[in-house]
Amino acid sequence: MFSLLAGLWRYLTSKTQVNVLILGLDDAGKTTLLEQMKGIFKKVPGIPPAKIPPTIGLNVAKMDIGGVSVTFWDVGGQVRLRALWERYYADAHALICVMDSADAARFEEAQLAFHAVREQAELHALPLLLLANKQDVAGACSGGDIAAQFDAHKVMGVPFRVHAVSALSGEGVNEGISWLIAKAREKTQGMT
Ligand SMILES: Nc1nc2c(ncn2[C@@H]2O[C@H](COP(=O)(O)OP(=O)(O)O)[C@@H](O)[C@H]2O)c(=O)[nH]1
Ligand SMILES: [Mg+2]
Repeated sequence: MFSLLAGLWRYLTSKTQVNVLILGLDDAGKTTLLEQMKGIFKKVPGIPPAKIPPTIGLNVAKMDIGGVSVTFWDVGGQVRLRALWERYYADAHALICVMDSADAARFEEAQLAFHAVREQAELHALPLLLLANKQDVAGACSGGDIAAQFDAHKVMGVPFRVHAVSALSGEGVNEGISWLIAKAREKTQGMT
């Protein structure tokens, strides 16, 4: 009887666990986003932006968002590290693609990487958030323009949103991430 009740208690109090993979080219702002999220959702200051080194390998951060226990994986973006991304595909429940909206010279490269990720079989069904980052930079491309450039209308069959943010100032981050986690939660609970 006790073990039954203990099991029920564990079931009722256990949190949904969600793994979120953060992808994007090097310099897009992935690690800055991760550190910003620590400040927003954990209420602990992340590493100051000026002190964030280029990511070699992987940064992991765990935090509670809207009652969901979320683990973020920020995988290094350099070309030679992109092979590592695949190792995390199988365990991911949601995806964030970060892109630099102010670096028009790399839009094409960013777009190719985005669609390459979309074509991975393991990732096909995952809720997806494309973050048009660096909106604080003068001349940055708007979220709407990024969506058009990235042929966002071709992303079908999964919850998908393009969200304009500044990882540096935190503008838009809470809204975008909260939307993604809600979608990932529905998915892991079989509600979609
Ligand atoms: N102005 C501005 N700079 C940003 C923003 N996000 C990241 N950066 C800068 O872009 C550079 C690369 O950021 P980082 O987070 O290391 O990119 P990562 O390689 O994708 O992890 C750093 O100099 C950051 O300070 C942003 O929203 N606005
Ligand atoms: Mg990084």
